[in-house]
Amino acid sequence: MATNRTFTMLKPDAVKDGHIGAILEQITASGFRIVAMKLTQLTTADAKAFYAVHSERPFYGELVEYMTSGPIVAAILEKENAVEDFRTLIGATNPEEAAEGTIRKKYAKSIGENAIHGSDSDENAAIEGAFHFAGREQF
Ligand code: IDP
Ligand code: MG
Repeated sequence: MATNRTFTMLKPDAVKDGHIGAILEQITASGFRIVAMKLTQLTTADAKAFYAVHSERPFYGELVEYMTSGPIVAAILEKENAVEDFRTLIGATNPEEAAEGTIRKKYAKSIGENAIHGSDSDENAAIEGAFHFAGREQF
């Protein structure tokens, strides 16, 4: 099922460094509408569940620790071709490989502390959005 929504998190490093406003400005200026949004903090159980697909990877423990280290901004975004266009906007996982002008190129510190999450498929966008937001919190 193709949808026009994606899910994002501004990760703990981006929030701690004061980049919420600048990143949200770039997202909305790129044509995404905010459907749902909140400042929240993941518990260890939340982060483990959210990133369960990576549980066998060597960086899983580090990822869970990092993602629970401080508040994040979680949001659902809407735009035509949302998932693919948002992945283009945020850039490659490793900021050293991210294109000029992308959010990760501008704000990520490393492949681990990389400022922002973007869903990788319509299916995961729906799962991840529902993980954070009830239907009545989506506009
Ligand atoms: P993505 O966020 O670009 O989709 P994934 O491969 O799904 O990248 O990895 C999820 C998250 O795990 C990354 O955004 C990053 O925070 C972290 N991560 C990925 N690869 C590494 C690594 O090699 N070392 C440390 N952390 C990593
Ligand atoms: Mg991913």
